[in-house]
Amino acid sequence: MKRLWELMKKQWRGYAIAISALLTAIIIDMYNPYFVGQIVDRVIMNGEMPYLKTALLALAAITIGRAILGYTKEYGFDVTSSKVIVNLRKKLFDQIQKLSFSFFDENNTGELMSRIKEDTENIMSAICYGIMLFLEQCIYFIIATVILFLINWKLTLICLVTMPLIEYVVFKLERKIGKTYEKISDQRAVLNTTAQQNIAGVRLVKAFGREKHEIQKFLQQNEENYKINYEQARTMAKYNPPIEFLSNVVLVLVISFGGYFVIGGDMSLGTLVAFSNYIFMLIWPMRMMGWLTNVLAQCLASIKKIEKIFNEEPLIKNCENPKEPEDIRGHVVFRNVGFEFGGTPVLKDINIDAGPGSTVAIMGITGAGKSSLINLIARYYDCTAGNVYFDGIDVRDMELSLLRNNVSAVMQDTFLFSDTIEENIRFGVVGITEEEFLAASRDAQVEEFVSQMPDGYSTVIGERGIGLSGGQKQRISIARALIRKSKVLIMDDSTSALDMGTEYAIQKAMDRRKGITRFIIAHRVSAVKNADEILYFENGEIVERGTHDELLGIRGRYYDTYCEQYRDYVAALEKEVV
Ligand code: DUT
Ligand code: MG
Repeated sequence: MKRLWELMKKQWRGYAIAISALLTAIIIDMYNPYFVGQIVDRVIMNGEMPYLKTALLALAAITIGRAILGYTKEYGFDVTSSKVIVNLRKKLFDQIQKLSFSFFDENNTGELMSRIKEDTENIMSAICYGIMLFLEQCIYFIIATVILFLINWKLTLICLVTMPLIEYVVFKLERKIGKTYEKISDQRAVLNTTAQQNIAGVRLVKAFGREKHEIQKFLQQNEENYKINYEQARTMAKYNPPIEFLSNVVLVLVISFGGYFVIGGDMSLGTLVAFSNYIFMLIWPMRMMGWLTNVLAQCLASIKKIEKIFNEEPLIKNCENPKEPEDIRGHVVFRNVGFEFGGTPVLKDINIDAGPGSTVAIMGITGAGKSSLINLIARYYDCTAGNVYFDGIDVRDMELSLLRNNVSAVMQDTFLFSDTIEENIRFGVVGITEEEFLAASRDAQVEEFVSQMPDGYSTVIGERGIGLSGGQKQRISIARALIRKSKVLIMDDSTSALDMGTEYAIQKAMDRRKGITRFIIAHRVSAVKNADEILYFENGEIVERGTHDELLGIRGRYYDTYCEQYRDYVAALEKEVV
């Protein structure tokens, strides 16, 4: 709330202009019934024809003035509030970017999207139309009441009696509508998620022949949506007639009692006409209040949801006095490292010493904790026991951006943006020369397939562009990591979709890049056998470690994996020995 207020205060000039226009428009508007009343009294009743011209000119001036001021008011509120919302959205987005990996484990994409989109839109309606109409209707109400009392306090009191009744029905209606509105909003979110997931997973749906099932699911939710909308329409239909009726009762009261006063000579006919006009300035605010409270309630609910994100502290951030190593060499050490995921131990007592320029390979069955291990190096997560050191400094004491800039990771799930291949590889890194870019692309074997595309590196990929094979995507992510020239390179199962030849070519290219400490997670012996140390993981523990030859020598799990992958070759060898 305070945050929103600060943002609104920054735009005070815009709001000042809009509110001045609003006030002036109301003041001018108040003269409208006055001139209508004068026309009735002086022109129609008294036959003062010359006055007609003056009155009509005045009415025309009021109309034009109102149109211009109305435009200024709407435009002012709209533009100013849009600026506030743009800034709010920017802050929200910045905050979301700051949050740690673990936050995204707990919050799903759909929800975060609706925070950024729907909730900010709700706040927009409140600070734009909400404030504008609220101010306008309050001022109309106050001024009109004063004028009405001045004209004829008895008639005003008679009319005011009906107001609480109108207000009662209006609030009852809005409470019902508010509830159905919430249901509609929730239902819309469900419908959107279903449609979005179905479209995102359309290939899977088709491959499994589940179209009918998906259509059925969607139809069911669509039907729900229809029912709630129908419910809302019914509520409206039920409550609107009584509101209309009560509004008309006021008019009947004005005409009958007012007529009585006019006949008795206590009031002129023109004044009665003006009176009935002012009365409408009173009824409208009453009818609007219900809607306005709903807009306000929705806005408050949205602010609460957004506040929750703002109050979220990034779990991983710089310590008080972050350190920077004098010379970055890429020496990574794990000392008695343990890691838990939501209370479940994932890694236990891990000790690794990866010297600058060395290669550590990690193997093990799925779920053994391989990705969890490499997540600790650049603090995607913090370890829960022991220490991870980067060039002798505990990673938790090191300047975070420096640490992350010096660790490049090719993640297990490749993610490419809907952009050109070049942008996907450069990924906003500045100061990269064309040669360096081409070298990274060549080393990652990207050049090989890009050179056959008519648009080359400018080819747009992803949703709006062409599709790529799994291996091609992996190669682009490898190039993206290589271009950053970091001292530590992590490759999490990132050559799994490549054929042996391409994998070998990438390995050779990597070997030529000296002085880079490499962590390679792989399932294929071919990808790990040249490493300085191979670690075999099981249940979060290192159960075997050593070079390729050493591990083959102990004939353990690594040996079994090797035999499985090279079954025919081993069999042939054994035959030869016999
Ligand atoms: N885990 C979670 N939440 C996560 C990631 C992992 O609870 O977000 C758990 C699941 C698993 C363990 O941590 O039991 C280790 O997971 P990790 O991803 O480290 O396993 P892996 O060795 O990388 O498996 P894979 O070869 O399938 O990538
Ligand atoms: Mg993994």
